This record gives sequence, C-alpha cells and structure tokens, in this order.
Amino acid sequence: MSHICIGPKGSGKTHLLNSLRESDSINDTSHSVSTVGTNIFTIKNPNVKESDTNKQKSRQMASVQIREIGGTMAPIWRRYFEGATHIIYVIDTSNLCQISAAGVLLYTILTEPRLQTADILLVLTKMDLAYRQMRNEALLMIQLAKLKKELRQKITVVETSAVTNTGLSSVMDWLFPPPLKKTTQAKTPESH
Ligand SMILES: Nc1nc2c(ncn2[C@@H]2O[C@H](COP(=O)(O)OP(=O)(O)OP(=O)(O)O)[C@@H](O)[C@H]2O)c(=O)[nH]1
Ligand SMILES: [Mg+2]
Repeated sequence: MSHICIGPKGSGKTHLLNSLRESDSINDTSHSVSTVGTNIFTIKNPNVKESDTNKQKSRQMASVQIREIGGTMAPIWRRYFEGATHIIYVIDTSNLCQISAAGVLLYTILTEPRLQTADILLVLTKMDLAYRQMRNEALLMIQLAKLKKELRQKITVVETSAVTNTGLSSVMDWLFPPPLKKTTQAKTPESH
C-alpha cells in the first residue's frame, strides 16, 4: 500500500499531516515552510494501542506512511504514482484564485492510467477561516459532480482544519477503515 499527499502549493498538506501525526501540534500561529521535494509522515492508527499491535496486526494496520509531494513539484508528481493505492488531494478553501485550477489539476491526475484503481480522499481544508468557501461552493468550483461522472475512482470528500482539528477523525477513518466484520453465511437448502 502506498499513500501520497498532493495538492497545490500552500494548500495545507504539511499542516494537515503534522496535525494527523500529532493532534494539537498546530495552532493559528503555526507556519510551515513550503515543501521542496517530498516529506514522509508516519501516521499512527489511534484505534490500535502499542500493546495491541501484535494481536491486531492481521486485522488493522498500526500505522501508515504518507508521502507529501510539494506543490512546486506538480509538473513531476507523476513520477511518484507507480504503486500508489491512496491519494490525498488537498484543496485550500480560502484561496479563491486557486480552487478552480486545483480542480483541473485533480482531473488530469485522475485520468492517469496508474491511478485508475486508487482510492481518493479530497480534503477541503482551512475550514477555520471566516473567508473560506463553504463545502458546496468549493465542490461546484472544482466541478466535482462532473468529475465523478467522468472518472471511475471512488472519491471521498472531507472538510478539515489543521488549526481546530476539524475533520481529522474522518481522515483517520479513511486511512484506517474498520476491519470487515465476518458475516455468517445464511445456510441455503443445498448446503445442508
Ligand atoms: N488557518 C489555517 N491555516 C492553515 C491551515 N493549513 C495550512 N495553513 C496555512 O497555510 C500555510 C501553508 O500550509 P502548508 O501545510 O505548508 O502547505 P503545503 O500544501 O504543504 O504547501 P507546499 O509544501 O508548498 O506544497 C501554513 O503555513 C499555514 O499558515 C489550516 O487548516 N488553517
Ligand atoms: Mg508542504
């Protein structure tokens, strides 16, 4: 499994991944330096305690590694797509000038043949800012309904803020889906 976090420059990838790694590590005075190249973040599954690690290994992952690729690297993001199973795409809802372009960029990425079976998490971030776009407006601007019709990937949308920790639990649920419950098969008459 390989997780990649991309999105335009300054959209909030480093802040989001830092707050997932350590909640409350970010506040409204935090500032992160633009990522030149890539960063690797190890995110721990909050539902798996150290002592449970061996017991649960086969059922739930204890952690995932996520590679952030800086927005300035957009022209060469593709080099990292080989084997990518999960894509986290971060959009800054407070940046009116960037949202539509971010949608176009998302579309070009999702037409990439190597990402046809990847799971996509679309993160609308900086939701703590008063001048942000609301979820529906942002989704209209990136034309999500149209994208969903034309693309085959499963796209999950979450709203987050690295400052207030809003939506981080939804990101965790996407990263660490609960193990499938074993279903007891109903006996058919033939199976007697
Ligand atoms: N209010 C608020 N500001 C945020 C949030 N996330 C990021 N920021 C601000 O946006 C700036 C850029 O965020 P980064 O996380 O560095 O952006 P990035 O996507 O990693 O950018 P690149 O590495 O250049 O691609 C930060 O320094 C913060 O000032 C958020 O959730 N709320
Ligand atoms: Mg960064």
